[in-house]
Amino acid sequence: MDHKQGKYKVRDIKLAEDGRKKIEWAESRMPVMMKLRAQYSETKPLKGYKIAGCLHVTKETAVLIETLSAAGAQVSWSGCNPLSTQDDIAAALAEAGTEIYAWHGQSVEDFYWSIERTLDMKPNLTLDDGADLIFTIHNKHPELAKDIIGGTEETTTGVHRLRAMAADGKLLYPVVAVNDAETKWDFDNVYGTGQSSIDGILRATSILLAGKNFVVAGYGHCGKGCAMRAAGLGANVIVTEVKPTAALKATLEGHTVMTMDQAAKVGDVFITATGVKDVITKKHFEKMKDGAVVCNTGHYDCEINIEDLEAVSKSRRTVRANNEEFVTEDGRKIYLLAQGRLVNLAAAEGHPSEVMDMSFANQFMSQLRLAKYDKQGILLDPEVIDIPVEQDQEIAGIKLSTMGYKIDKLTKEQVAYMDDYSAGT
Ligand code: 3DD
Repeated sequence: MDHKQGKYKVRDIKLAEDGRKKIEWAESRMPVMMKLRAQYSETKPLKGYKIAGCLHVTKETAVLIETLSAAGAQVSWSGCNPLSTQDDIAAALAEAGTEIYAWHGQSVEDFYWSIERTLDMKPNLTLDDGADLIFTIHNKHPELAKDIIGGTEETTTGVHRLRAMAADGKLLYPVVAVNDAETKWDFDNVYGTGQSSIDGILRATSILLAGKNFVVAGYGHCGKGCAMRAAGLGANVIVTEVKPTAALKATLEGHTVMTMDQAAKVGDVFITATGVKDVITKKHFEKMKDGAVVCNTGHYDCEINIEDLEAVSKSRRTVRANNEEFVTEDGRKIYLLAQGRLVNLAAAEGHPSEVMDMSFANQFMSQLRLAKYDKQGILLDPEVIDIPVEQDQEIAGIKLSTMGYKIDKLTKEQVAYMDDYSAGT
């Protein structure tokens, strides 16, 4: 471990060169972020602001971090999952001067130690994915909140919890729900999760998906993406749900719908994407076929009950990277990927740069907006704030133009017609 007190703690600073090449790869596929970096690296609107970040350390996050720094911010960073940090990326960031505390395979103690280090600089902005940083401030350092202008939250589960906190009047500062931006939720969660989860499963198993019974628990944006991409590879997709409308959508997409009790008997691959705990438990493991593969793509590792899997097993061993074989008492082999943590980031590299480009443009523009309000002396209530709809269209418009697409524009007459309630058929 390479540790420079007050500057960084990463696994191996010598990995920096490899990491830098990957960051350059991401930069070439994140045109919206690079346009924003060029736009703000002169004026430096974030000068004087200190951002504590807690988000998966990937090549795409490195582009976000270095764009925030280019815009003038002082940044201190930790990963938001003990298994998702890419060590070469962390090394490249550290070598280039980013204050970062992150390495792959952290213990839970290391994980929270790293978050604590990012608070040493007493941030006035926070940037989260899963709200662990915000919760640490609220639960252990509430005195810091008075100097925090606001924060941003990247993921569905995090936003859900922060909305619950705000409803209870417990939120100490305003937080922007980046996840709920259309240019994040409808792209990152669907197309990003869909591709990167399959990527993680294939890197950890190299199994053929065609013809396999691929069980997706949860048909929200993430589950929909996983189902779509598994079907694209020829799998027979089975969806389990608790929400009738979501289950209905799955059937109309051509997927089979059943309960997890039924799916446990026939599934070859299981992926959870619900945001809820105990989706796959003992009674399901007891029914599973020999050779079943089980993984999760939700933010937290609570969806697969691993204690239950251990309880029905007589042995547990790692058979390949991110792939553990559990042999049950009656001799069946069940394979757990990435210790039940998010398989797309723990066993692969997370979503492709092209979709993270828009998610992180929302992060960057939301941080800018919070700093702008601060400069204008606008005090925001401690609530969860939605992204302005214009921001979505602006980001999508930039993305389209970087892809070489042009679209039509409504004429004045068409706009007038749409509002004209006297116009009949
Ligand atoms: N997430 C997925 N891929 C990622 C990547 N390449 N870099 C950073 C974070 C990444 C997590 C996001 O999907 C986040 O939006 C979430 O957790 O919802």
